[in-house]
Amino acid sequence: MRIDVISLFPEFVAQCAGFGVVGRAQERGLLALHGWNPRDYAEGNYRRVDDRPFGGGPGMVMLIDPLRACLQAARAADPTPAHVVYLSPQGQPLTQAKVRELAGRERLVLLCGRYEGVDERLVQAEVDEELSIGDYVLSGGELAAAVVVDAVARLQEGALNDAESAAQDSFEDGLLDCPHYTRPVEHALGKVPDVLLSGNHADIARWRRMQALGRTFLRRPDLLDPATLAPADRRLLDEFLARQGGEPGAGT
Ligand code: 9WO
Repeated sequence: MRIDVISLFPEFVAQCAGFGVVGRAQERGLLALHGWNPRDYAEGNYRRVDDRPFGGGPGMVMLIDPLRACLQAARAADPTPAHVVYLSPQGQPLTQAKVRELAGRERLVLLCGRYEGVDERLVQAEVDEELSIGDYVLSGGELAAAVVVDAVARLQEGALNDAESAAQDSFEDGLLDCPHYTRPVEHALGKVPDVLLSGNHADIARWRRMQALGRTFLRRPDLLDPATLAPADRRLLDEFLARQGGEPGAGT
């Protein structure tokens, strides 16, 4: 997969993607990351990339032409058609389902704005999809682009080792992860749950499933509708809630 990042600070995104799983994906040739700076496509001695907003108000807006020339150069660097994504708080929310969809594409262009954003005409003419990584404002789209690169890179076939892939599976079912423990068994901060020391793999799997269901229900009720759970999961959730003294889900 090829990802082109268009940004006034393209090295910033490349730095974020240089180590760990994403760095390894690049070393393995699963991901090629290329940075493009609109400043390099700006005209004149000052190489302006922004100007004041029509209608007044604070801040600056990114000019159409440097961005368009930059995007054109990026597109022309490879014959593969690109899916162009603009990262902004006005975008549709990025979800794991969306990440999977993006990861299946051969080529992405990630457009990062700065200042108050880019001229809307550029967005309408060149952008296929506007995405948000959450309801907060950053100083620019670069950190959001780094998030997309990371999430998409780790889904490339061969990017994760076996242990990482197995861990991934447990999150792919739309539930939050269960708690994790390592040595020592006894610590001033508490003891590791007995079931994890039992060696009974069925009991351990059952406990982890129950924890995942319970935590998702308590922390992210928007991710879990108890009414649609399989009967076995429903019993696990009810057991979790009974044990920790909470209310069972509606409909019991
Ligand atoms: C800046 C600003 C200043 C005063 C009043 C309103 C304002 N809105 C913005 C703004 O949204 N700036 C953005 C900065 C323009 C596009 C790039 N920037 C950005 C992207 N900030 N946060 C993101 C982002 C991207 C994806 N997901 C979450 C946040």
